[in-house]
Amino acid sequence: MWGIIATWRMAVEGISEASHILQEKGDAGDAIETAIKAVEDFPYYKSVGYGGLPNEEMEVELDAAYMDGNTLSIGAVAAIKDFANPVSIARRLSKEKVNNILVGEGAEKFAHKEGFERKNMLTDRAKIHYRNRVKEVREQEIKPYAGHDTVGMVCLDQQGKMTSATSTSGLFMKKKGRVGDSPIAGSGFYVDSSVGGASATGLGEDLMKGCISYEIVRLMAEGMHPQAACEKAVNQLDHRLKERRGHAGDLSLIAMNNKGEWGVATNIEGFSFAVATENQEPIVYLTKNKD
Ligand code: SD4
Repeated sequence: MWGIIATWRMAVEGISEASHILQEKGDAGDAIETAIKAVEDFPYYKSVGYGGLPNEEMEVELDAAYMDGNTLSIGAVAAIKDFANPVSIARRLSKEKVNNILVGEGAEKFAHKEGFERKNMLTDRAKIHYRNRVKEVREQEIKPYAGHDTVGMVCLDQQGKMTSATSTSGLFMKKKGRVGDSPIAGSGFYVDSSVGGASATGLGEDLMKGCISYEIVRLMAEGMHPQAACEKAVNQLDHRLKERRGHAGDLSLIAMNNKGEWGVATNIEGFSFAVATENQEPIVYLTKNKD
């Protein structure tokens, strides 16, 4: 069995590329990196990689992570600027014994030394979005952070290896140096090949409060189907946050277990996600509401 699941419609071309690798008995690490890179490289996906949404200071600072579910190795970069494929740098870092998570200048220095491709990630289109948002924030007093999507994936190969990875420009107009959930293990992603994996998109500050990707993997380890595990974890965190603070941010999760069964849950309307498995051509689904 093989399979791959990803947050948002934008991932479907990437998972389609990955599915060819998986069909040919390729490695879950190569497949997921290929899929995430496809999203990072496409200029019109406005919150991942090239063309990503700028921070408050009109800079594109990116977060990304990679996890190997066999060895439980993790690599991540946060607030990195001017490199084309943060997910590949994260994967490279996962091979180190220590120094697995690097931020800002330290991450850029490492990437440069390792020969990763440099690229100015701020596009003219992103500058226009930024200027429009500054105007809206000033004139309509709207929140600056709306409109952002992270790509997060879980992948299973025919050898039974599972991986998870994320990539994002994080919240639009975030503060310089802000780190979201996407490079944080257990929150933005988690995978264990003996169980399954999960990945998140939404408001990082709230997703982290439930270590929600780990929670889903933990529930699957207790025998829950990925769908039941996602629903339970999302509903519980949504409920807990509303009870304690009166509100909960967007929480959307995808998961797959080591049999290729998958699940999704969200507390927003219209969350899209993409799936491909041995029995399923790449397809995009759209949730109607949180149920
Ligand atoms: C973050 N979770 O940086 C990311 C943003 C995101 O849909 O997923 N938006 O908080």
